[in-house]
Amino acid sequence: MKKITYCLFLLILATSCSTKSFQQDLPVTDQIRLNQIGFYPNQAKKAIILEGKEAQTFYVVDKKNKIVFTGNLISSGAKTLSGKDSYIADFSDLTKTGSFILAIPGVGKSVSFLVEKEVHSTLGLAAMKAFYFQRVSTALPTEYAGIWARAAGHPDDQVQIHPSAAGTGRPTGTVVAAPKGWYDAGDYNKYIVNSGITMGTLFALYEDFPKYTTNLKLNIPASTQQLPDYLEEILWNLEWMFAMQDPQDGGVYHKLTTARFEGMVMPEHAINQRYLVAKSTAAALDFAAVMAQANRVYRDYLPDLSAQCLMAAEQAWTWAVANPQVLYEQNEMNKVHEPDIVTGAYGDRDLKDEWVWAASELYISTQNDQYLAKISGPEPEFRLPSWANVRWLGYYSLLRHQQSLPKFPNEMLESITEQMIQTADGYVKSGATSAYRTVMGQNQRDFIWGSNSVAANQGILLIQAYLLTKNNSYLQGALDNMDYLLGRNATGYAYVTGFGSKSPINPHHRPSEAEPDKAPVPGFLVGGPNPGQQDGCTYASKIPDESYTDQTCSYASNEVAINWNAPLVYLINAFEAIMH
Ligand code: G3I
Ligand code: 9MR
Repeated sequence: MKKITYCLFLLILATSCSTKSFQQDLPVTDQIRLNQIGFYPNQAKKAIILEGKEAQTFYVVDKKNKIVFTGNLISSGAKTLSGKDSYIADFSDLTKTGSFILAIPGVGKSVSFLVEKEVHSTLGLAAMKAFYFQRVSTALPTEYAGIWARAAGHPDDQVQIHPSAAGTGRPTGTVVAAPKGWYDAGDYNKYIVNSGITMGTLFALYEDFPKYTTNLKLNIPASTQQLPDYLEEILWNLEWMFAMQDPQDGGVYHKLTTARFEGMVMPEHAINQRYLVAKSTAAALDFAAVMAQANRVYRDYLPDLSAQCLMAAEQAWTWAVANPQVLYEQNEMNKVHEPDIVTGAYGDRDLKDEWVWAASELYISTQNDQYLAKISGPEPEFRLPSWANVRWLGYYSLLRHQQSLPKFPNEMLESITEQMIQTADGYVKSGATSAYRTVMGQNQRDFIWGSNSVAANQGILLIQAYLLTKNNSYLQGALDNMDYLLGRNATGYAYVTGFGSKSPINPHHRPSEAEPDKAPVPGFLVGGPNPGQQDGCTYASKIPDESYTDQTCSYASNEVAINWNAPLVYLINAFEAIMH
């Protein structure tokens, strides 16, 4: 008996020693690129390895050093943009939940990750909570903001009409109140065009997944007991948007801004004069689209507000019809008006897509034929939504509401659907052979200023295609891009502040920069790789997908922005809603 116990003891020692040493000997390597948050039990699980060789064995190991999955690396058959070979560890068949690492003898081990239901739910909430942290004109108390509590900044109750915006009722220098809203980005200004796509995307999540979205708990102050937190947060920006419309003529100011960017200080110390600058057609149309959507979304909660939204939308539309081509041209404007305005321009020169978006939302909300007449079908080439390209926001809405639009021409719905499916198929196909097995990066042109929002918006397109067809490969493509954003990429960063084992700690975000002793405000997607490198910071690489630097100077790759967080909110929460 003694002998047996002794042997057993040795055996246990031997097994635990062998697994322990197997793991202990392996260094953590960043050559294993994977979603640093984790995976859903019943969905694909992939890591990309930039070292190693074909057929090499890999292990997934649990907290107790037990091997729960064994597999072999396969070559991706593709080179990364920097010319490296890549290998795939596919452990999709692992359905066990828990915390794991991936280990490859001779290469190293990964950071730990989870396999769990609702694995991205905390991130989904944080991505939306980031909007609360961007609130203008209010203090953020500890109760809601934790260590990121701060004093109120920018009351915006004494905003001046800039000469570019002067009109009969409101001459230059007229003082107007336009409080609330969200800070656009790392800067403190408020831009209608960028609020357009941001609000449109957030409303899209609500309209696609109303039940899920209604139940999100954000821990934010309630202005009324009637609203779900999600719509409460959006209301903060909607209220500001109302004030950007000139009550005299329905026109909408392009932006509310200081003349130059403020210093790297907390909001309460950024006190330079703010102006309402130039009305523009892009602002009027984006505003009209958002207000028309808001009319539907708030109808059951706040009927009076909802009715006001529609009125505001129609007035902005009427202004745009009378002023169809008023572009925002900052340089031209600065030649004739003072002070010069040198903050973000969001100066779109092609408004065809803004007309389609505004007309679509207004048509869905009113079914009035005058709007239908302004909706045109897709252009030959698909263009992914961005602040300057909002056509597909309108199409997503039309597809979503098609059952309640009996008079909408079938042929147009068909051509919209066809282009969506073609695009989704193209994405999935190219993703399936790319070095990181992601849709993102299949084309070098994906790497622009705010490239991470390209990844997120590609994910949205794929989710829209999935909702329409229930074709699972589209959902997988969207998941691949989510993995891209969370670590399966050329830099190994999880690009969201506060999430993942290697994430940005020096975002170009004034409230984060002004308090460098604290962790950056969490839940923000940074812009991401951008070979333009327009900020002149020092980057470690010029390769498009590696042109990222986690330095505060890097506004071209490491800034945060509401129009980048909105598609993150959509992508993550859509997944959580679908997996529910
Ligand atoms: O249109 C061209 C395209 O044809 C070309 O292929 C591509 C190659 O890079 O460039 C495209 O233009 C770029 C444009 O964005 C559209 O993507 C410009 O080079 C690029 O400089 C421009 O960057 C914009 C940046 O402001 C500078 O104006 C970003 O989209 C925009 O997100 C960013 O927004 C700023 C606000 O101005 C101020 N607040 C912060 C915010 C985020 O950084
Ligand atoms: O902080 C600004 C950021 O929000 C903008 O995206 C960026 C580009 O317009 O500009 C940043 O401000 C910089 C300015 O352009 C040049 N001087 C330094 C400013 C802070 O880095």
